[in-house]
Amino acid sequence: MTTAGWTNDGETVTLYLRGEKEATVKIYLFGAHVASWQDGKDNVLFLSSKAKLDGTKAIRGGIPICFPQFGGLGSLPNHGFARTSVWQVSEAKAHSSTSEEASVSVTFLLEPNERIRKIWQNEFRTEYTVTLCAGNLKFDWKVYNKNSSEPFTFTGALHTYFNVPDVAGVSVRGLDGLTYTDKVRNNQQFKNTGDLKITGFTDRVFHNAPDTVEVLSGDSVLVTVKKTNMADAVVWNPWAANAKKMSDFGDNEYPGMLCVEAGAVNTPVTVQAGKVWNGTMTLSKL
Ligand code: TA6
Repeated sequence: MTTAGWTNDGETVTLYLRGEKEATVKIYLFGAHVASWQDGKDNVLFLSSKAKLDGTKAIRGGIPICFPQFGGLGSLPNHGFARTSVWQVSEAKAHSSTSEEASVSVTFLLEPNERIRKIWQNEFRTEYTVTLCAGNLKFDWKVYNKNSSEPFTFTGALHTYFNVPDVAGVSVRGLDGLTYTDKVRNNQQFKNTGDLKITGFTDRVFHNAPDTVEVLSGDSVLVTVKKTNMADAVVWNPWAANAKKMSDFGDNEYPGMLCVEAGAVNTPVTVQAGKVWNGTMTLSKL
């Protein structure tokens, strides 16, 4: 038997499984930001020891929500405003049961506020549901266009930071044969062959990536990333020189992390007025 539950202290929501299966997820209302996922003994997500957790800047690690702009692909702040906005909790439910069935989920909501309206003049509502079950963390993300008639287009990603034993021994499987934009080489495009190995500063947007990619350490799969309705995958490690330039990232933390991100980056999303876009991501440790 596994007991599922949640708590909300007004700043963070904690989802938990207790009993035969043990798991905990900590989510800040600031950014609806999943900051940690402990699955049994595995601490799956990287969170910098220098991350700012006081709402003064995006949290360095976990899963920042990049919306409605990925990176510098527009005039908004880098990665948009969603990750630096306070979201509301709109729903939470827990289902205690046998270990395989037990689950707990919380839905976060963001709508325009005064700050957002100053920089992005679309009417929207975005809902982000995080569901914890044994060995899996699932994300269901909806973006509603509430404009009376105007469509809007966005880029975005679930910018997931994974803990890895040593990035030099890590590879990403599932990107074979893909074209990618290499932000390290002036956004030139190249073709990837085989598993992607991380041997230095890496910042690549893989176009039309398969919906399943695996992160391996040596021959063992650390985590599987499954996505729907987000065309692209981003892989990032800042490596040594860039690590030193980030005040919220330890100089020696880069060997222990890798970002593998499900996103709509090279392929933006257009939502017609009155319609909704729905993307999902599932992280699996099984
Ligand atoms: O996803 C990779 C990336 O776009 C990199 O170019 C780097 O900027 C990273 O995101 C982190 O961005 P941040 O604004 O969180 O420092």
